[in-house]
Amino acid sequence: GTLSALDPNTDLPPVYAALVERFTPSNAINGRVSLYRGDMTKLEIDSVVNAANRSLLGGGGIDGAIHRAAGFDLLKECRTLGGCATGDAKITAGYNLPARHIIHTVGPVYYEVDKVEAEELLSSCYRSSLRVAVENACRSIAFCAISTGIYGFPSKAAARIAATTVRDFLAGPGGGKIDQVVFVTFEEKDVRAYETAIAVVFPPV
Ligand code: AR6
Repeated sequence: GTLSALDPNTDLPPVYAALVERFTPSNAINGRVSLYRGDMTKLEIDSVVNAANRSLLGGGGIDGAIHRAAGFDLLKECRTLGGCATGDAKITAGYNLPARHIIHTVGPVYYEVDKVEAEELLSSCYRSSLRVAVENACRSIAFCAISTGIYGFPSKAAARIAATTVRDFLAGPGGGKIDQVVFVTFEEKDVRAYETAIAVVFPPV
């Protein structure tokens, strides 16, 4: 059903409540894309995307928050995965998170590669995560702002790449298998970056 048909007064799961609140024609394409500001570890959704490192064995930032909230069994599964290349993505169960799955992707460290390569690797994170979601029958996916924290990718450029890559995936083969993409922002700088990027990449119809 459409989100606008939902009654916001009923007891909705947190993510859908947020979507009802934030959904406007200017930030959605066919109602499938939205912005949510808050803690990604609280979202009830098919999949959340973690900004991990190549070891997949945990770290700081959102990676640390996800491992703390999901519990030790997440680390046990991650140890079986053999790490992950930059730009690629791997999936685990969600354990104690309300999300059913966690998709772990590894963004570029901005100052370790040249700008063009960093942009291509960041775009690859979004494509790989969406591909893994479809392969695992996840119809909804929440992305954090990959690489924009510890890894130093500038927020505005990162938001534009995130929005463009998601738009192209949804319009391409396999895109119909995804019902809902949520961009989760946490810090003020990312909120503004996403509002701008989404207005440009998903213009009002
Ligand atoms: N919910 C949503 N977004 C969050 C949350 C949260 N609970 N916590 C942080 N963010 P970062 P990176 C946002 O630094 O730059 C780790 O050590 C944050 O505001 O977590 O890809 C890994 O192990 C920022 O916008 O990830 C790697 O070594 C975004 O999440 C390295 O950091 C990503 O910031 C990865 O660095």
